[in-house]
Amino acid sequence: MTAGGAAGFPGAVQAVIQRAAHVTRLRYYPVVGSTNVEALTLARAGTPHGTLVLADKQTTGHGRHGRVWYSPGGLGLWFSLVLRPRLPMNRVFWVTAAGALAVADAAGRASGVRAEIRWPNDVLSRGRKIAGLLAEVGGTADRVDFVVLGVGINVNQRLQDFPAGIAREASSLRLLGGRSVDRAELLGLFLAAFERHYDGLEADGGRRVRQAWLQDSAVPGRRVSVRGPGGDFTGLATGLADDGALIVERDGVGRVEVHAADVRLLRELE
Ligand code: BT5
Repeated sequence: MTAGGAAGFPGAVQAVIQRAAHVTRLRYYPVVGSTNVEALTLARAGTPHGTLVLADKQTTGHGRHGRVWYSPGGLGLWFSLVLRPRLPMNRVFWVTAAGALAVADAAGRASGVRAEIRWPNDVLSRGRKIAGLLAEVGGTADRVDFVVLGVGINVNQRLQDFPAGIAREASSLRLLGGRSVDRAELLGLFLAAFERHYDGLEADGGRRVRQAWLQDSAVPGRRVSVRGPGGDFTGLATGLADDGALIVERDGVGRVEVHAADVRLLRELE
């Protein structure tokens, strides 16, 4: 059994997190409903910064707005990290952005796959979603109490491992890179990259992460369609505001800031 196999996975994870400065404790589940739900309960009960909740399989993994996140056993990385950044609420976007940058970085190192970030929380490669992030936050406008940063990365799925509903829009590192990837090693690469982006966040309020994001993201300079609470429209994405809102030159209207929405790159699947 390799380190990434079912039997060796928790052991290999233990070894990896010894080297991760931001991980202070580990909760591992062979099967759990959702690591974000577990991590939220722990965060509200005062668990320290750096608590990592990791599962081999999730039965009720979720994305934004209660959408389903498919998390089959043994094939992906499904985890949530409890963080306690000293930041005001309007800078919390940059924690998720640091996570997305770290996923893209780790995916490249582990499998040679070139990944891009799609606002606000997706990681894509060749137009297909390989990972999603979901931050759930507690605190007040002045001060974040905790961020539960949930990360789901499709690692070793083959085509037939995806449900029909998402088979055309999703992919895995194995499918794109042509070889299977050791999940514990990938976690180690993520944690190291995350540390590089996260450190300094409190001091500069996200300035450096924002720069890196603009460099790695698939969005700025592209035509997008936006679907959100304010309705659906198209326009040209031009950048990110200080709080992480997406700046779009909306067709026929002009500059708007988009706070919560789904964004598609037009012609992304060509
Ligand atoms: C996300 O939501 O992309 C955030 C996903 C976060 C998952 C992690 S796993 C660990 C932690 N525990 C949890 O319960 N959640 C976090 P959103 O942008 O709303 O995208 C959801 C959409 O992505 C779904 O409606 C599907 O279309 C698609 N989808 C579902 N499962 C997928 C998968 N495994 N790979 C690619 N796309 C998927």
